[in-house]
Amino acid sequence: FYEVHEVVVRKLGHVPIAKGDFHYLPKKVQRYVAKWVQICKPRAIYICDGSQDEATEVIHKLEERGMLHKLKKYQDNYIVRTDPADVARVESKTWMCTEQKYDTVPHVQPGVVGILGKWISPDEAAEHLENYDGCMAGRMLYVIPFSMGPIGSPLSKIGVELTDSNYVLLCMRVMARVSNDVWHFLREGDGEFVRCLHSMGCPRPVQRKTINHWPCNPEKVFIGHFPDKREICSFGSGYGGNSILGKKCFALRIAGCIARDEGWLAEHMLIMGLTNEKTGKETFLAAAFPSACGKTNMAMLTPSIPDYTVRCVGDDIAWMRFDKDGVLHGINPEAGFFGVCPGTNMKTNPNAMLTCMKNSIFTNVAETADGGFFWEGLEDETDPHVTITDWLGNNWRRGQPGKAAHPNSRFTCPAGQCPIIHPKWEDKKGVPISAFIFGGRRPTGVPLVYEAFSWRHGVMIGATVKSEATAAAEFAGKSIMHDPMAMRPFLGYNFGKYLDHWLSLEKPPHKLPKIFHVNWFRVDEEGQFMWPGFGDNVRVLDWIIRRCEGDDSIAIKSPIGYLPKKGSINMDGLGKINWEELFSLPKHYWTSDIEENIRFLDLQVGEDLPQAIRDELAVQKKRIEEE
Ligand code: GTP
Ligand code: SPV
Ligand code: MN
Repeated sequence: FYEVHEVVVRKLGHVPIAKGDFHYLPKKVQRYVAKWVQICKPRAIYICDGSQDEATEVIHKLEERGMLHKLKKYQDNYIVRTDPADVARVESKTWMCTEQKYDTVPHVQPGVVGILGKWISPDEAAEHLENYDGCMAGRMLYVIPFSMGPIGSPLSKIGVELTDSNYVLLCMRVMARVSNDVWHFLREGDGEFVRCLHSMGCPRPVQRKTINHWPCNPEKVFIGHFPDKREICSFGSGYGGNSILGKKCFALRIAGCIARDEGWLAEHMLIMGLTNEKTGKETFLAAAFPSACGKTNMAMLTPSIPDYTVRCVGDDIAWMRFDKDGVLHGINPEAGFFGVCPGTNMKTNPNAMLTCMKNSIFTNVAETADGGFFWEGLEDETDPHVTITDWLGNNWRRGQPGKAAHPNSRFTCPAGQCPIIHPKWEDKKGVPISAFIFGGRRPTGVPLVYEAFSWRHGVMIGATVKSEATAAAEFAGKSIMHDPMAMRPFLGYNFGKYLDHWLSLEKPPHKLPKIFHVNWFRVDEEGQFMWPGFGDNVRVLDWIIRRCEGDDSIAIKSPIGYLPKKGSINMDGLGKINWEELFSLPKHYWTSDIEENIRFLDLQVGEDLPQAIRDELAVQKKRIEEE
C-alpha cells in the first residue's frame, strides 16, 4: 500500500533505516524526512514507535557514552549535565519567519527596538538553514511521531520531530505522546502535521570541544518558526525550550497562529481543578505567569486549608476552545512536566517531588554521593554529611558561594505520575474554564489579588503583565520586564492582532471566563515576602472562586479593579499578615505604572494596539488620578 516515492528513494540515497519501516510512514512524512536526510546527511534513520524497549535501548546508548547516568536512589531516574553554555532558552536567536514582517511583529514607533516577537525574513532565514548542510554526519536521525493532546481529540494536533539528539528523544517521550498510532491517525485524518526539525549542530568528526559529552553549537543557535508552512527548524541547542519542539515552539508559537485562524486560544497557562469539599462543586482555573513564576507550583498545590481538593490538569500550556454552548474548554497538550528544580521540595511542592521519583530526567542538578538529586531548597531533606557534586561536576559544600544546581535546572517527568493528576486530564473534550488568572513577580506596589471589571479590562491587565526577570532565558539580573499575557517569549504573531483576537472572543454565545491578577511576590521593607505563598495560595483561589460564583459581598471597587473586602480572604492560622500593606495601592506607584504601561504599549505596539485597549488604559489612568 504505502509504497515509497521514487523521488524519496533517491533522496534517501544509501542512508540505512536502523529501525522501523519507512514504507509505513504517510507519504507526506516520507517526503519531509527524505528532504532533510538529503540535507543533514545522518548515518542512519531510526523511526521511533514510543515503546519501552526503545527507551531502554536509547538510555543504554547514552549511559555508555557517559552523557547520562542513573540516580540509583530511585527507580529509572537519570541525571544529565549539559554544556554550561546550553542551559536556557535563547530568546535573542528565536525567530518567527513570515513573508510580511508585520504579520509577526507590531509597528513599533520609529527608533524603538521591539521586544514583542522577533521577525526574520525568508532570505535571512535561508542563510541560517544552510547550517543544516551535513549537520548530522556520523549521527543517527530519529523520526519522532507525536501528538500534542490526547490522540484523536478534536483539540489535539500532530507533529513529527526529526532530531539527532537521543536526549531530546527521551524528553519528547515524556513531554508529548510519542506513538505509532500517530501514523494511523495521520492517514485517517487530514494528514496535517507540524514539521519539527532539530539538530545539535555537531556533525562528526566533531570540530568543537565537547563538554560533558553534550554536543551543541552555541555560536550558531537558530530557533526558526515558519507558521505558514507549519514548520520549525531548531539548530545548535539541546536545552528543553529550544529542542523539545512540541512544547513552546509548536504548542505556543505555531499553535498560536493556528488558534488565531481557527478561533481558539493557545496560552502559557496551567489548568487546575478545585473541588469545594462542602458542596462537591468543582471549578477549573487557568493561570498565566511568566517563566519561573509559579505555574507548576500552583497547578498542583497542596491546600493549607481543608475547604478544597486540588487536582492538576496541566502546568504550563493550555489549548482552549469554546464549545457550541459557548463554554470554554481547555486541554493540556503536554504529557509531562518540565519543571524548575530549585525551590521545589516536600514543603513547597510535595506533588512535584512525588511525581519525579521514577521515570524522570534531571538536567543540570547537583548529585549526592548516595545517588540522589540535590538543588537549592532540598537542604532540609538531604543528609547534611553526604558529599555533593554540583551541576558542573565539582565538589560542593553547603554554605559555599555559588549554586549547587543551575538556577534553571529542570526535572522532566510523566504527568500521569502526579499523585493529584486530574482523572480528566486526558479527556478529549477538555475541562470547562471559569477564570483566567495573570500574575508575575512584583516586589512592590501590586496587591495579592484583584479582579478585572470586564473582559476588555482583563485583556488590558493581561497586556500589562510584568515580572522580575528569571533564569528561564538568558537574562541576567532582577530587573522588572514587561511580559504581556506571560507570552512575550512565545508570541507567534503580531501582538496587536493577538489582542484583537482576545477581544474578538467577546460575542454570543461565549461565556467568558472572569479575569484576575495575583501577586505572590510582594516584599516588605526588609525584603521579605509578605505572603507565605505555595499551599496558602489556595486562600486566594477560594476568594476567586467565590467571585466566579457571583458573591458581591466580598469585593470593593478600586481604581485598578475589584479588591477583596477586608477579611474576605480566609487568613486563619496564618500568623501575622499585614492586610493593609498586602493590598495597599500606593498612588505614586500606580500613577507612574499606568503612565509607563501606556508608553510601553504605544511604543511597542503602535498603530496595531486595539483602540479598546487604549481606551481601557486611559480610563484606568483617570481612575488612578481621581482616587
Ligand atoms: P516555567 O516552567 O519556567 O514556566 O515556570 P513556572 O511558572 O511553572 O514556575 P514554578 O512553579 O516552577 O516556580 C518557579 C520558582 O518560583 C520555584 O523556585 C518556586 O519555588 C517559586 N515559587 C512558586 N510559587 C511560589 C510562591 O507562591 N511563593 C514564592 N515565594 N515562590 C514561589
Ligand atoms: C518556560 O521557560 O516557560 C518553560 C521552560 O516552561 S521551556 O520549555 O524551556 O520554555
Ligand atoms: Mn513555562
